[in-house]
Amino acid sequence: MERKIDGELAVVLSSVSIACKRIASLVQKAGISGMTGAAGAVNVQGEDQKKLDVVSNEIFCEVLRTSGRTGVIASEEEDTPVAVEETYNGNYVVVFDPLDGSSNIDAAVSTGSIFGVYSSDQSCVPDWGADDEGVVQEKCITNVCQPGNNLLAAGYCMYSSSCILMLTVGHGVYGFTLDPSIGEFVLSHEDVKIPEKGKIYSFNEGNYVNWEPGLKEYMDALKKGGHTEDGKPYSARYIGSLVGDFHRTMLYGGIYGYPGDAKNANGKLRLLYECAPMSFIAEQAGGMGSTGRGRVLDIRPEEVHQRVPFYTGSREEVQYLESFLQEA
Ligand code: P6P
Repeated sequence: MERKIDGELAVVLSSVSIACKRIASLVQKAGISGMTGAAGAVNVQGEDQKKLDVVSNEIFCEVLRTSGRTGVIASEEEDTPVAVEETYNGNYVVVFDPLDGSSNIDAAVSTGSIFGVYSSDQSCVPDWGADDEGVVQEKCITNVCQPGNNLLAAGYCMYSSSCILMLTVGHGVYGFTLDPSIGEFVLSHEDVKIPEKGKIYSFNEGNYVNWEPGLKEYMDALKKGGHTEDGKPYSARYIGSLVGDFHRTMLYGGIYGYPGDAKNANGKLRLLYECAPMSFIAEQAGGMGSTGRGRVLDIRPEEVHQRVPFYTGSREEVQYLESFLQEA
């Protein structure tokens, strides 16, 4: 199998790894460097920004800008996509959530960065000198809002008991663990495959009352042991940090879900820079990324911060869940 990647893409990925190292260092010492707590601002999602949300976003933007290969960036922490100034403008669109799960920072619970890389439609170079220089013109939004099927690369970096960068460029999923003694990511997970089945489910059951009937039936079936040969119920594991819950699912199998519900029909997670990159990774590891009624990677975002219901993990587990929703 061809295992080469474009040198230019490698520069972007190297820049992302530098951002992850810098964020890992800040997260590790957040409690003693005054970097816990709120930043005093609210992001476009209406969420209180943590100090590390803001700093992590600045780090990603800086390394991507100075990589000289990035044309446009879209971040959970930016209201609109931002065009890298002409001097440094490059060929890639990079989407990211710089610090997912940051509400866990003050409790030193796992957090992570999530990213995806698309090629750029060169016909869509931002109009320089426009009123808001660097803000991607409306006509360029389509350059950012691409379906996950177009992803060239995707990955996440988990900041936990280990700092692990997981990456796919379309030829399987490889994991690299940060060795603090040398400050380098070292190959630690080769060609990761999600177990076909698993006995762990990862949902915020506090939202159960607002779930659609089919989803309630699904959850009740898991709890009654309705989906195991030995009739034993599944185990529940929920960190409240997508990267932590997803990484455990990648290695142990099972299913993670953030459903839509009566309060939020499309759930909470964002398609462009959370669900699509994670779905690309899951599929490259033999698993699935689903909205419960369709494949995440097939969806073209209509706007940058669009949300979708999200289920991912072991192929057999996601298909079992879909069978309860597609009947509905
Ligand atoms: P809830 C963190 O805010 C996040 O975006 C994901 O990392 C996580 O899986 C989810 O939200 C947790 O949301 O509503 O269960 O607290």
